[in-house]
Amino acid sequence: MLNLGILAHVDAGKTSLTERLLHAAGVIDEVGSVDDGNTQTDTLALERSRGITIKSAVVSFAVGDTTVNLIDTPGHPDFIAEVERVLSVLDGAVLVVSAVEGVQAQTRVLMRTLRRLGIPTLVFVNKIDRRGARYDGVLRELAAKLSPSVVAMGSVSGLGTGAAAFTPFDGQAAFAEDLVNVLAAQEDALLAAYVDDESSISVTRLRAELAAQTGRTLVHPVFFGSAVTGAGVEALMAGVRELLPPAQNDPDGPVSGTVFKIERGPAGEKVAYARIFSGTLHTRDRLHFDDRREGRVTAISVFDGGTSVRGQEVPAGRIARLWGLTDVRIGDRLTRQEDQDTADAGPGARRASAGHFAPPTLETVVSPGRAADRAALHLALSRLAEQDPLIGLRQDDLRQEVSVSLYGEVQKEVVQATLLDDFGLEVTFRETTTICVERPTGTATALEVIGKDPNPFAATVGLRVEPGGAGDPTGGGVEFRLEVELGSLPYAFMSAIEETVHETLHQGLHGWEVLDCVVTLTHSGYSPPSSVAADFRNLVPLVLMDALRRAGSTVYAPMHRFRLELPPDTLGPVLPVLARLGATPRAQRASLVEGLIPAAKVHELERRLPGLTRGEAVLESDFDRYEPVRGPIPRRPRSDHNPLDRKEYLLHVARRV
Ligand SMILES: Nc1nc2c(ncn2[C@@H]2O[C@H](COP(=O)(O)OP(=O)(O)OP(=O)(O)O)[C@@H](O)[C@H]2O)c(=O)[nH]1
Ligand SMILES: [Mg+2]
Repeated sequence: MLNLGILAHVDAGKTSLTERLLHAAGVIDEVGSVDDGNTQTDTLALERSRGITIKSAVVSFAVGDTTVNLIDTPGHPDFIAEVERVLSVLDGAVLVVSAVEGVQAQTRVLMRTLRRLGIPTLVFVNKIDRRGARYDGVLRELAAKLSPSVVAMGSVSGLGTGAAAFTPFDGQAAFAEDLVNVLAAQEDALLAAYVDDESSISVTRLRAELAAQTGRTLVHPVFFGSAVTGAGVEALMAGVRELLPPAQNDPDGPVSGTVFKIERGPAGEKVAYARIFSGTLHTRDRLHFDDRREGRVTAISVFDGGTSVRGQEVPAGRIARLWGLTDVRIGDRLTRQEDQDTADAGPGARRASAGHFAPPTLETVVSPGRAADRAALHLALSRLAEQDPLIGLRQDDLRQEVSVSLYGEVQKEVVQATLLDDFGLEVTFRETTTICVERPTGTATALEVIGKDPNPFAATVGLRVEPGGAGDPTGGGVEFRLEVELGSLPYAFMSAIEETVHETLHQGLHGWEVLDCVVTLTHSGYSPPSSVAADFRNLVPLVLMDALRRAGSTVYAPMHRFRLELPPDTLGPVLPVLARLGATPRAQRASLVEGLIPAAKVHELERRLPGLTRGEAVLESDFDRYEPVRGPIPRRPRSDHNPLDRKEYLLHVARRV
């Protein structure tokens, strides 16, 4: 069993390659095409009409006695969240690069993440049939930009023509020497033996060592080919079988799995895609999810040769579709009641825990075309958020508006089209704005004592707010600490305080989420029997915002790193535009500008470049970091009734009492 992801930048040919692999494995008789909209994995109407992948999709085939679950992922950076969720369930990956376009910004982001997570990865250089396809140049780029430990697995003839072919190296002396050079960098014994006597190292030994080092992500074998003509696809298949380590999961252990995708069936029923890491899951099993939610599995299906097959059980190592888990969410870990204490976290659980890519940095207000559709819109967006939690619905009760977070304009168009096609809702978007974050500027405290005017609640709360140690808002969340004794408050009050601290900091002084922040409970008190948890829930926001106001809050805006290639004679007109958009070029040659640009301005730069450069500019950009905002502070309107102004709030409370 091998769960294999296909990853790449947009249009590299992932879906076409998936189709080819299915064909080579005998699962399909005819190779579908993205351009004709009839592939196995681009099944959504929107994917077929646009010719891009939006959702990840699973198909299955066999090579030798290994069953491979292949997960085709979207390459457009707007859909990076789909890739994110898939990473937690992979045993290996094929990273596709185009032989013409070479290594892109997105390719680098993906490889960095695959290596960090220790996911064994083969590289497939696709499109060798296209005019402008390169071999040596791409290999050099791979070594320079992705990883120095790449090793070509064969040679190419007829490059750039429909007859382009890939011939695997077999036992050739030059290949053996290349292999030794790459492999010996990690394994001294190998080099010593080789220096001793070249002929003492058999090709078999080298290939075994190559598989071992690939499995430990020390080395990345590189194949070349074409998903359109099928060149190199057999060799890639052989490489997958020989070089990627299959799942090592124990079907007799305690049940543990991770949910990475959710969709709705034809009757609106929820279907969860889960990778099982340990144990064997059966229908009618009662499962626990995170946050004490639970549910019972009513039906199971697994992927098998192009279709999915109903069954009564699914063993460790496989991916299954599960019915009946109404409350399950993406990212949940599944365990069985009886296994609760013994189920180990497993690799999936570890990988699933944190975000590997940058969070969405844009948001927009969505409004229904007709006022009467407001409730229907909210329901539809909740459905979309269930499949894509990073959409991050934000309901603004005061203004009766709902906003979603986004990665970019393409995702926005897809949300709009999905609302129309699947839910019959016509919507408009307000202008896209960037999502900023806040971080305390200094340290300050605030205190409200029970029975002391103007505190109307039966609770004492003192809090200190200070910046976290990460020094930058991406580095840390909100940490809650105690300076009072743990036993000094009933547990329910203590947890009410902690929960409310986290809730309150979703919106800081300027309305943005507060990150990299430490909140310490310095005072606490209650008066039995009149104090209830609600007293603490009401008082904490008041004290916390008071402390935050005294500490001050710095607003940070997301910045992209960009790399702009352009004809040298167009640099003159482009530079002032960059300056106007707030970009700060760091490195510059006549035909290359690199630097930072506010995420908010990337779209505008993309729009203006073709006119300024005769359409010859190539812009790469991806999220780099948050930086303190210079100039006017962007505010996000607060979406709740939380007290910002203490006096006004207390008057409000007094009036209510
Ligand atoms: N000439 C040539 N064209 C290819 C090859 N592979 C893919 N294409 C074309 O490239 C375009 C994109 O192919 P896809 O398979 O959709 O690429 P993808 O990586 O799945 O794209 P996204 O999922 O949207 O990121 C299509 O027009 C394909 O026909 C190839 O090997 N040679
Ligand atoms: Mg695709």
